Amino acid sequence: MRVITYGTFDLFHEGHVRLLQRAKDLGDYLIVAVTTENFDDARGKLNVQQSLMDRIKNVQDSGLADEVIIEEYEGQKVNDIQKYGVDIFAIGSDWLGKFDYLKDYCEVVYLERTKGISSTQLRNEDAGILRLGVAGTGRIAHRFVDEARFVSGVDIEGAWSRDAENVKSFVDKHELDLAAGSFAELLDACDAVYVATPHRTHVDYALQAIEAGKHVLCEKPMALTEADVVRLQAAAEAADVVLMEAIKTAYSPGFQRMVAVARSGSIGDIRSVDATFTKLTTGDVRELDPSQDGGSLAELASYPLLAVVKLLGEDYDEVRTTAFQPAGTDVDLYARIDFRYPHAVASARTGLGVKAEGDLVIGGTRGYLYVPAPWWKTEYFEARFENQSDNKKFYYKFDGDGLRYEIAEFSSMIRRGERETFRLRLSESQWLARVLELARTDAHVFG
Ligand code: C2G
Repeated sequence: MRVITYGTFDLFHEGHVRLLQRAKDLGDYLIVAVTTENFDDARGKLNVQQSLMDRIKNVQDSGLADEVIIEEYEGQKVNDIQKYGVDIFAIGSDWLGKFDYLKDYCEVVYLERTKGISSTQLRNEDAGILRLGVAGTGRIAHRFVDEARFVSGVDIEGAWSRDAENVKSFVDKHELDLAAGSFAELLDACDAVYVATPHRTHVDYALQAIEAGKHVLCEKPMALTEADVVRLQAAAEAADVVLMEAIKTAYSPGFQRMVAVARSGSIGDIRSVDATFTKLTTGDVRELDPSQDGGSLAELASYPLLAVVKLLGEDYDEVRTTAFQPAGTDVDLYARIDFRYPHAVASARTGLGVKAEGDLVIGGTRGYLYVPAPWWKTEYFEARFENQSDNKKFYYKFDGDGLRYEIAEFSSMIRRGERETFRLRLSESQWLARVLELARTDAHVFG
């Protein structure tokens, strides 16, 4: 029986060894295909640390592979299985169901992935793997774990939330090692933590983690007041850990390039920025619950404000917020934050109860950039001019739902010993909190 398996095999670890052993045990000849840099890039795998040569050597040195080949293009598995006369395709259970299409060609076996690969013991041999804990088990936390699988060198150790049942089902679903009984227990098992709890609890958990010497990736808005952001940043500096705000757009390649194109004079001087993000939301949900800091501003303003600060900077002269808040409620369903800068104007709009076109338009003295919805997952934009033949289209890759970019940046910062990234500066996080706080407390309300 001939068995084949595929992988990146970066920072070769116990999970890889166990996978190869069990794959080999399924037959008597094991072929291992190692992905090329290009293929990993194409399939959206980030932060692969070792070269293809080193990764092939990892596999060869394990002594488990009878033959090593490379995987370099989409669709290759179908060809390989036929070309090498393969009987069994084996892969870890994090891919459960994803390779069922190969059942037309051979048997497909999903082997249980190894939990908690970066145990203390392993870390001594290989300090390359970042042990990450997840606090909060809501929708975003689920997406986070799925996306983290595409970031090499990161292992999600476990999860915690106030509801033990939720923790258990979360941990089971994602095959994690630890269903923590307390936040402190989660911290103990990790090098870093992702805080995805309700908005107003971010500060306490982030602070607790920082004080325990853990790096923190905190969901947006990191805090609802500027003072809290300043406090968290000071604590992170004192503890010498990374504190990063999880606004996925800031770290995505397309958005960064768009900002760079806008700021490099291609459309002349920027005179206006209009950014909108609406998400129609109904029902008895946190987003609409004033006691949980619901409302379109707290929920969504981080994105359009990010565009404003990245394109026009922090030094506005005036800001004024107008919000639609139905009489008798305490929740803004639509809001616009209008800025006057010395040489430009901007408007950041958010809606949970009002729908509008979610685009981003940057007006310049020579032309404008048009970034269609969903601009916050920047994949494509156009530079448009009076003379249409000068128009230019820009395309970028945006893999998955983009959380992998913030995870990759967070992990790289920790590895490189950096405490700030130009993609979202500490002062910009403060600015975001300052404007959000002002907008929420000082809006002109209509209902
Ligand atoms: N694996 C595991 N336990 C872990 C980590 C990884 O069993 N804790 C398994 C994976 O499920 C996979 C193999 O080890 O079967 C290689 O993992 P990676 O190097 O992360 O490669 P991957 O991204 O899973 O590539 O075409 C490539 C394949 O789709 C899989």
